[in-house]
Amino acid sequence: MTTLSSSKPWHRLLLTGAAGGLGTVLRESLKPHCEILRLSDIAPMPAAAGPHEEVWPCDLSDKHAVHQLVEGVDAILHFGGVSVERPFEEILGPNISGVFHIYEAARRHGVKRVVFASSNHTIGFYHQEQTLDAHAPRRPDGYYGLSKAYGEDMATFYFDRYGIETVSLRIGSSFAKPQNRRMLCTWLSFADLTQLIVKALAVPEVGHTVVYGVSANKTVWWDNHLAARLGYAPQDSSETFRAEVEAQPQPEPGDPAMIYQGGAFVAQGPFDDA
Ligand code: NAI
Ligand code: 15L
Repeated sequence: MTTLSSSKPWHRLLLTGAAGGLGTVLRESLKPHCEILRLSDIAPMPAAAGPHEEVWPCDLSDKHAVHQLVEGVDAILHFGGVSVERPFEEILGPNISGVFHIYEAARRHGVKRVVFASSNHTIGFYHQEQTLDAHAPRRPDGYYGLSKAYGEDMATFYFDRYGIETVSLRIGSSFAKPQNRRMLCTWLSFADLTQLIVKALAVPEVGHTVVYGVSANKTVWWDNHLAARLGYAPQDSSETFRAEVEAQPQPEPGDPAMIYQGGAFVAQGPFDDA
């Protein structure tokens, strides 16, 4: 952590995926926490750079470009990449090569802390009746979930070999509000996401810690004691939206969205038979 005369704890943070849904939210909510926010994406930013922002277009699958991107930053919030289930070939460059490029660039530029946007789809094939902590064996529900599992293993390797610390956030469903019944259990509010990131950046000696990114919902499938150890205390709950969500039509019996933790992702593909 860089010590400055300013009250902001970080000098320069890198946010990948900055043009995406969560990136657009974090661009605002992280302002109080750093002097300069470097915003990177392959897509154009929805708004031009403001004061204390640097816009840095970059394709995560381009190793040389990622090495340049990471130079001069104090910590990395790695949110970029394909964020849904897609054919393997579409995930390979952004997510699998991309996470390697991020860690290798961190090693070469001496960056010591990463917050990795992992996903509940690393454990998506567990049934919704099961309660898991972050040590449960992973059960990815597709190529996307596999890419996040690979990212978590990359984080473990770069800590064991090079001492780069990571908090991997297995985010449930982070949207303005829960969109369906499953998300009453998996929802993570934007404010709780921001709190979790700030704690993940600040807490010393995390090694590689995996936590669940979920709000204080009435029903949850995840024992999040490791996140509590980081000081994470979620303030929001999906209960606020329950009536609105339950007014939606009931899912069909056997709908994977009501059986598996990963919901509909478990039934996507195969893509090669199309
Ligand atoms: P998003 O799809 O809106 O944002 C991802 C961003 O990554 C996009 O702006 C996209 O242009 C960028 N990207 C894709 N390929 C790239 C490449 N080759 N090089 C550079 N940038 C590239 O997704 P969202 O919802 O904002 O999620 C952000 C992160 O959080 C993702 O890594 C996602 O997997 C993860 N996550 C999100 C959850 C959610 O509920 N929103 C749940 C679990 C994980
Ligand atoms: C994710 O990993 C996706 O990035 C997001 O778009 C949602 O689908 C979320 O999981 C979810 O499971 O609801």
